[in-house]
Amino acid sequence: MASKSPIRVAVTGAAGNIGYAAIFRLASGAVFGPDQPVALNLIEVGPGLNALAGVVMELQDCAFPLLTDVVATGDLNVGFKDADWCLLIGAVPRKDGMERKDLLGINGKIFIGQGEAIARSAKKTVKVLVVGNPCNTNALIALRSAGNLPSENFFAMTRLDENRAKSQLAGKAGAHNSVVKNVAIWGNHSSTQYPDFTNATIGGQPAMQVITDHAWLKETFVSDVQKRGAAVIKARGASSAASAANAALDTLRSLHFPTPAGDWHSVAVLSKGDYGISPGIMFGYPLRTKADGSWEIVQGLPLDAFSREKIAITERELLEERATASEALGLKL
Ligand code: NAX
Repeated sequence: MASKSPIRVAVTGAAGNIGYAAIFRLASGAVFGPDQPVALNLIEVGPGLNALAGVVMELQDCAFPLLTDVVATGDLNVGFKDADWCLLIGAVPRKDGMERKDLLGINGKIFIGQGEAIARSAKKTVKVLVVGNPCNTNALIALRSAGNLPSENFFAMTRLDENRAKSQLAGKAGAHNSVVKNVAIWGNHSSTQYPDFTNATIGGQPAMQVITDHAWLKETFVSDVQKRGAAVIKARGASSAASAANAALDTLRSLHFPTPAGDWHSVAVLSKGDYGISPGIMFGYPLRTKADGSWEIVQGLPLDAFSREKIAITERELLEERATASEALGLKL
């Protein structure tokens, strides 16, 4: 057993599709490294609790050398106790006939309770990544419910969109996705997100020089990335799970370790007005993680008229979501 003290990760929706695809990799050391012990607090509700008992048995059956402790619970105070990281995956999916406002109201209540419980039970330095949709606004609700916990420790996931965008650019350029860098996802994790090809690079060259079909970039690429989740559902009959889990783990890793020189990673954080975005919404930005574990938004990226127009659309949607959630919950978010 390694000598470092364990990183305790609380995961909601742990027996769901994304949770199941995430926790074994967390326990294996794939996120925090081969010398970093991990403890897992697995949180479920209702029938998910029965399934969770089986998931715990499977974790035992892996005999992971780095896994020091597993807590399985339906009690948020127990589940978030002493957490260093909270991965909030569990949420109620939108069903047929459900209005967006209903969904924001139902999930909003969940994220109020979770934000409050995190403030009560987790470490004061806890970091929170929201995956459950609508993840940007759910993260805002959790943050607003979490008392004095620092707002810079709350995040919503846009990394799946970044990974999808990289893969699409690589495919078009005939390059490997490992050489596609500097892909920013601006705004909401929704079909209004803006996957920014104008600042992206492929093999160190501007993507717009490598891919000369600019009509493809502006129309097909942007739209395909925005609608990729729906395309996966259509093909698989279920929403993205393994790729979503992978992106959640990529996000944790990118926020834990310093970002390599010259690159960045995409995640939504509380806007304080950078790039002229309205303050007080969880907005997807390109970030760099510093050596001390803090982060900064990458500054000074040029945004042309096309990019600004797209960013304004996704900003507008997030402002509307915030207003709708505030109304549904009777809160001023
Ligand atoms: P599943 O329905 O497979 O699993 C969700 C699990 O959460 C269930 O086991 C359920 O019992 C549990 N749960 C529900 N409410 C809970 C609560 N209050 N506390 C603890 N557990 C709770 O869904 P899955 O495919 O895992 O997706 C989970 C969420 O991720 C959904 O909201 C989905 O929309 C969202 N996604 C977000 C993505 C992103 O990029 N941000 C991409 C993938 C995914 O669509």
